[in-house]
Amino acid sequence: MTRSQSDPIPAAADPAVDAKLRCLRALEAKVRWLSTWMIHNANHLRENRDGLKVGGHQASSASLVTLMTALYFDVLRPEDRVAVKPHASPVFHAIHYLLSNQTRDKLEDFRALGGAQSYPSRTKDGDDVDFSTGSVGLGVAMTSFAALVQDYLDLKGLLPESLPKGRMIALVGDAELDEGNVYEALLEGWKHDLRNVWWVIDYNRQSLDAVITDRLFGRIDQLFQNMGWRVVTLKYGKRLEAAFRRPGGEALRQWIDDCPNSLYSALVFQGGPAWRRQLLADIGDVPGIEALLEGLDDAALAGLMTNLAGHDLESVLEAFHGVRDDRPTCFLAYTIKGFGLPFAGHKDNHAGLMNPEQMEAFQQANKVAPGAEWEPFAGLEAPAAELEAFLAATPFNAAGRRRYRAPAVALPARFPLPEAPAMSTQEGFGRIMADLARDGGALAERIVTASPDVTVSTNLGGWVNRRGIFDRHPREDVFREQKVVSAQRWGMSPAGQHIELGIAENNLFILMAALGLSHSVFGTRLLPIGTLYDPFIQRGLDALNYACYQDARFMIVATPSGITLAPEGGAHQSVGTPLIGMAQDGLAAFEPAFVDELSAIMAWAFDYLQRDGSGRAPSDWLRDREGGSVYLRLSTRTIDQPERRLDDALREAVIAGGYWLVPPDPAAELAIVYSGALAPEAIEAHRLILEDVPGAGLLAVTSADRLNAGWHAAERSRQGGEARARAHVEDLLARLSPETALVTLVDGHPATLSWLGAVAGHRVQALGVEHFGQSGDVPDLYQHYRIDADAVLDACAAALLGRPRR
Ligand SMILES: Cc1ncc(C[n+]2csc(CCOP(=O)(O)OP(=O)(O)O)c2C)c(N)n1
Ligand SMILES: [Mg+2]
Repeated sequence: MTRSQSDPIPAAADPAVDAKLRCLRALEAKVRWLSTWMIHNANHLRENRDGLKVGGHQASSASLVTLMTALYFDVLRPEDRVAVKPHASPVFHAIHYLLSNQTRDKLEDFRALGGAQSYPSRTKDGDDVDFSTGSVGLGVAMTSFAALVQDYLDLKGLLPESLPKGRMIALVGDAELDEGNVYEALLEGWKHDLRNVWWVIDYNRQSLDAVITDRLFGRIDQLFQNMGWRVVTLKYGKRLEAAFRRPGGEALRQWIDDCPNSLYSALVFQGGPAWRRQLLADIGDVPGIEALLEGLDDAALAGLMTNLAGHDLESVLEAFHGVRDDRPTCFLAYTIKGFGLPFAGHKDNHAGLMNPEQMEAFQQANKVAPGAEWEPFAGLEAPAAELEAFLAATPFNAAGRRRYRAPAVALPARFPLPEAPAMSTQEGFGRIMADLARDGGALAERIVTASPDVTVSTNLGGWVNRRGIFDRHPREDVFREQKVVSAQRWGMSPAGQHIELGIAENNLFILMAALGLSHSVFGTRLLPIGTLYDPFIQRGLDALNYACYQDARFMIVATPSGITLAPEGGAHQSVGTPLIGMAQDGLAAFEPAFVDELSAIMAWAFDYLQRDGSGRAPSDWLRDREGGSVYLRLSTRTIDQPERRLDDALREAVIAGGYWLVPPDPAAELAIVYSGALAPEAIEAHRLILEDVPGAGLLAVTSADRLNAGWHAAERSRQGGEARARAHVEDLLARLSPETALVTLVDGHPATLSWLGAVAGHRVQALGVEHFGQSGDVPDLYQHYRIDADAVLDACAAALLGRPRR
């Protein structure tokens, strides 16, 4: 075991240490019992109404029991934050039950509606989950980015005084290390000189399907060391270490070291007699081995051979307490999947559940009387009063719930509104950000931007020039020092407000998750803005979903988008992202055409990001009271800007998702509906069609997402008996007669707008992009994909032809 710091552990004879170990051992047994029982109860004792397996992971949970017992009941402090391996959720809930932060009914309802969640969830669980987990690998990376956010706040003096810096800890399944995003985070962390991160690897050498490749540990070691991490290996427990000191002990150690993972796992499962057979056959002739084996009965031998450090409380405590500095540390903890349970080590145990007979035996072994299954101290070696006192004094629990609220950041009375006869939304965004940077104020202080190597090409350059790049260490802009002319200033310092990332969209979104939870985790509100090219949202989609799932608050600015980026096209064209914007929970998506719309949306968004359910807006699927995150799909296409001033009503309509750019006559036969960068084509087609179809309307959709969500919400309300419920989109379309045809147009999948026909039963011709991948200029591509003005006219003609006979 490598430990860079030797922290002398008090002699075991110390009565205080003895008492602590006695309590911890008892709690360890109880956590193992409760987590196992919780799953058993859900699967075997609760009514099953649908015949589906409830599931839960008894083996994966057992693997982490010792490590989590040590952490939560002794090592952790309130300021520490943990991402728990998703399928160890029962262990987490059992621990919080013992700490009185979780109720028995939630445990009884594990995996049922309203009960303890399958995987720890910040938003759905009540027991103070620090970081949600579920999609393996993401929680791991989350701890790194949370540490970066902690540094960001600390170096700016923004951490509340009452809050010391904590350790951001991931409890990592060894198979999680197969997820590429873990390495993306590791590399990015190294660049940012990460501090205060612990990754505790539950090295049970099993994944879901199989036993893991031998010698992986060597690679893990090197990998982490290359990234500047300390690696603490917890391999053998105290009893094995003692056996190694006996005659023949070295051979025993060598034998275990050389034992393939699969054989070791199989022997763990088979138990004492199998260990004896194998050891006698392999090293029985080594002096001392026979005597060692003879002195142990089968149970004791199995106990010795499975005494890995990850299940040895003393070893675990020694390792955790041994680290006293802020260097990132990887604990490689050898464990056994299903430790202490009948299927320990079996390669198929991932989804395995103990059957009722096994459970009965386990209950007896735990001395839990029937009916006392949920009793916190039933069957334990230590007296209840002692355990109660121990739990009450647990350092981790000293501060109670650690969900913070941060006051809202005040927004400027006048929000930037760039003006020019023609502009793209991307340019407008850059100018708004540059104006905010220049004007300063509370909002500008709390904005943090980040981009995966597309800062300049998404027009954040103006903001960055004024606000600088964040780095723990001041670094000069060498090009500037050398007087090389450049429009970009890349000075880095702790004061900088832009976090420059390498090209990894996963990292961008996980950073958004960490920054966007700053108010809740660190008590200081930040307003994160992440920029990237729209198509690459899909590269980081699971991480984006993860950020939304935790209710992190951030703004994603995705530009350029669609096929409108034209010559750069091909692989960079985004087609499905508007549908992502509509479908992603927790994310309000907008695709404005004009910069005044963009300005109104951004001004609103900074407020929306900060809402927490306490405001007066109605509570519905638009989350106007609860708030959420925001996605802006922008474009590099320069288009003529309307000469107008948005009044309050128009501004509200832009936020609600749409407005009539040209209102229809009540009897109009046709309306053209458009979103985003195709406004000029829609306007042009509309101008031409007016000759044939007087009174035709032109509807601007700024947010298909919010129009759609409002519609579904209104329908649900009406289904629930609220007859007066009305959605904005229904009001908009109420201006049309039922016979009016709609032609919809978007630089993205046509389904983004085609659903509008279902709102009031209008016929629809939907234009958009379904096949992609060509480069070309805008006229060629719009013609090729049939989203130019001519295509709109053709669609109008078809729509009129298809009108029903009166
Ligand atoms: C992204 C993702 N893919 C697949 C899964 C399904 N899954 C859940 S746990 C698991 C294997 C976990 O193995 P390991 O991390 O070693 O944990 P152990 O159960 O061995 O402790 C898989 C594939 C998931 N949760 N997330
Ligand atoms: Mg594993």
